[in-house]
Amino acid sequence: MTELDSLERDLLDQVDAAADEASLDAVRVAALGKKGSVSELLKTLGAMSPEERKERGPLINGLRDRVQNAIGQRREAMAEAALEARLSTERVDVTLPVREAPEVRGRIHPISQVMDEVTAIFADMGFSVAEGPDIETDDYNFTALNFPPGHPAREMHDTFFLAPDRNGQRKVLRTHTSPVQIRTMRSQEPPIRVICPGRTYRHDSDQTHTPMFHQVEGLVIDKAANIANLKWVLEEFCRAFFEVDAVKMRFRPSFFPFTEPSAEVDIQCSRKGGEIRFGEGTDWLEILGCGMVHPNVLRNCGLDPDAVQGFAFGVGIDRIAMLKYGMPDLRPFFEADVRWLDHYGFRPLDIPSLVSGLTG
Ligand code: 2NL
Repeated sequence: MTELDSLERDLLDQVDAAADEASLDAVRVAALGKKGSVSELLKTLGAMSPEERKERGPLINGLRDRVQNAIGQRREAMAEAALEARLSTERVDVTLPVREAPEVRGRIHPISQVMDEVTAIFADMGFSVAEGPDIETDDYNFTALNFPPGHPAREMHDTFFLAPDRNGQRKVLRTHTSPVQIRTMRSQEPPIRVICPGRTYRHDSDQTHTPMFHQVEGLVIDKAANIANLKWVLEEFCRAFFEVDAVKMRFRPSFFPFTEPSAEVDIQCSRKGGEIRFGEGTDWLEILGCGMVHPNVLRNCGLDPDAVQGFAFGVGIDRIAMLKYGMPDLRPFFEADVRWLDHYGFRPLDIPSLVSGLTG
């Protein structure tokens, strides 16, 4: 066997043995690259006599062609095998049902939906939205709101207290969103028109109460904001929210430390066969509390009760969500059961607006 024959056998064996593209390419470079074994042989042709070149030329060129071909074939075989492997593992079952996109499959929680509805209604009446922290000082949650120190009204709210800090100050989980309105009055000049939606906390847990619940409060401060304005705002809100042409409302005298006078508001409804309808019937349903802002609260916020006055109201979001959408039990609101959310949740692109209708 000549030297060329043994080189060819050796190279073809290496081509056969190459397990992947990288090692095949290494064989190619070692044989046909600039300094490869076959390339070096080709270079020797130049220095040969014409007779010798005539004999050796076809032998060396033939060797190069065969090695080149073998590499090409091996590369093709590898690509084919790789494609085969992909085809056999990446099967697509075209009979499977189409999977919905996240923005179609997802659901908006009824509480989020109702918050957006309420915000859309008040925004249309010129209110802006304010937010604040869930953890508040005693001052913002109680004192500024005219709760006397040590007064039972503080216990009435079943407050969650945090451990005292370094200065002995006991912060609280806000029992209402009123502290946000205190912050607003202390930082903005009247006229003020804000709503404050958010989470609130009270130590209370049964069929109709959860320790965390949601509220939206509203506040208007101006030179002459009065009870007639308050009644109009609340009537407009109820008409828009319950989507009826007219609602009858009943203002019952009540007490809150932060308003004087204070009232609780019922709306007329009919209850037949477990279904509630608004704007008709002879039953009454309590839905919110309201009143004229107490002069002490105005003073606590640096406002002069002889120069400005205002009204405020508070609505329980969870409760009005249950009423509007016929959800009989409060507890599933917080259980994150995807089956409940599928049934009672809202489609993400049904964004409430007064133009398109609240629920899209
Ligand atoms: C209720 C009662 C109410 C307010 C909240 C308020 C806030 C400030 C000043 C005066 Cl800063 N008032 N908020 C007023 C009356 C009632 O909520 O039963 N909510 C569910």
